[in-house]
Amino acid sequence: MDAADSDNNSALQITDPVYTLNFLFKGGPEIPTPFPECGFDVGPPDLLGCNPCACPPYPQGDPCAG
Ligand SMILES: [Ca+2]
Ligand SMILES: [Ca+2]
Repeated sequence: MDAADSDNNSALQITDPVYTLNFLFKGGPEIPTPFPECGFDVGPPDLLGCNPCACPPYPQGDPCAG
């Protein structure tokens, strides 16, 4: 869910695909970090979840091991 939140406003809305398309095809503002890499949201905490197993390598250890 967090990965789809392109404008990082903690909500999934029609503005997210519009933001992505604006970036990709119209030179709009860049998608917030960790884009373009795989990783975790470094911004303020939000209510959208992210699968911690979806993005190796894991600098703090594999959250999906064991
Ligand atoms: Ca959003
Ligand atoms: Ca976010």
